[in-house]
Amino acid sequence: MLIRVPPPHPIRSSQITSERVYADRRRLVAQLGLSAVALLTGCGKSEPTAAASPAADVTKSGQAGGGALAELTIARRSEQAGGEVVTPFSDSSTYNNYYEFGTSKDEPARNAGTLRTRPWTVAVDGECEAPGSIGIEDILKLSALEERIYRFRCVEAWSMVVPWVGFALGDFLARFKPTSKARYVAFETLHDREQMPLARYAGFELPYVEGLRIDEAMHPLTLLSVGMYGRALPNQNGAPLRLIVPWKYGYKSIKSIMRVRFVENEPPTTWKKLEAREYGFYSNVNPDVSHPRWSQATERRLGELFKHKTLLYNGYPEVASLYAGMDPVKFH
Ligand SMILES: Nc1nc2c(c(=O)[nH]1)N[C@H]1C(S)=C(S)[C@@H](COP(=O)(O)O)O[C@H]1N2
Ligand SMILES: [Mo]
Repeated sequence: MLIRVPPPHPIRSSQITSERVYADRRRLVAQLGLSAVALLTGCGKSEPTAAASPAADVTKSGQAGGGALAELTIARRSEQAGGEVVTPFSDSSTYNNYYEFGTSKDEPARNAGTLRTRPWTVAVDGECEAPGSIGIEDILKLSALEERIYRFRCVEAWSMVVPWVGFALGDFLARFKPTSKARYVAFETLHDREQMPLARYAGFELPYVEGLRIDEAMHPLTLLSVGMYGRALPNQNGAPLRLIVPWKYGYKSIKSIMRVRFVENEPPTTWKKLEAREYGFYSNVNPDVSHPRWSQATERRLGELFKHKTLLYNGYPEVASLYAGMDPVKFH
């Protein structure tokens, strides 16, 4: 017999689903509004330029709160999305999941202006020989910045193609000299009630926590991202630094990281704690392993009308060897 223990948080997953349906409807309305503007101006192109406009106009400044986004110096560029069309910045910066700033898709872009990204320090500890803290300005100097165009796929079956800016997470982690006991890495998002007044409605325990097996963390595709579209990350996309793990569903790509820990055992992670059956630790994109409530076979690309077929490992088959011999259903 299966005994179901109610989750410790007040929001049931059924309510989260309806929240999402509601958010999608709002998204549709927003899309209709946006395309009307695009028709009037005859220009569908949008760039994350730092407009001098004092208004908190996200689509003009690219930033929640209307601030300017610093331009980044990029040493190398690589196209790793099979030549697929890059999603307009106006979509990827206004349709977000960042529950600390609201649970519907349009809220983070409106609310994340209260996040203070400077000064910003990341604490690194646990199973490593050289634990310590490092400021964001020093992180930006650790390694030459690369632009990598990746597919990004959310478990809710929407996706995008984004030119992220950053460097291999492994280059960051190696500095702290993980020991042989470091089998996993755990990450934590800032949790500050004052900067995140809506966080108590997130529906899960905070801070947001995520984790990777050490070999996943050291894989060259795993990116520590500080920017997108050539500029610093907008707050709503996880400023000042976040993970991008392109072969996994989006919830693994934790935002606004301020703590990293090397650990021996699989760390508890936010969505798995909420509903382990639905959101596994591995979370590898797989069109043949359905989520209990919806198929993962196809995806809707932000800004496009037609669906795309979802690809195994989101189109990054080079990671397959990490999971040799592991049942993708059991280790979902
Ligand atoms: N701290 C934090 N990180 C987070 C989330 C969140 O709610 N809080 N949402 C995750 C989910 S479900 C997705 S799909 C991606 C969305 O990233 P984007 O808004 O840049 O598209 O961020 C992930 N990282
Ligand atoms: Mo997601």
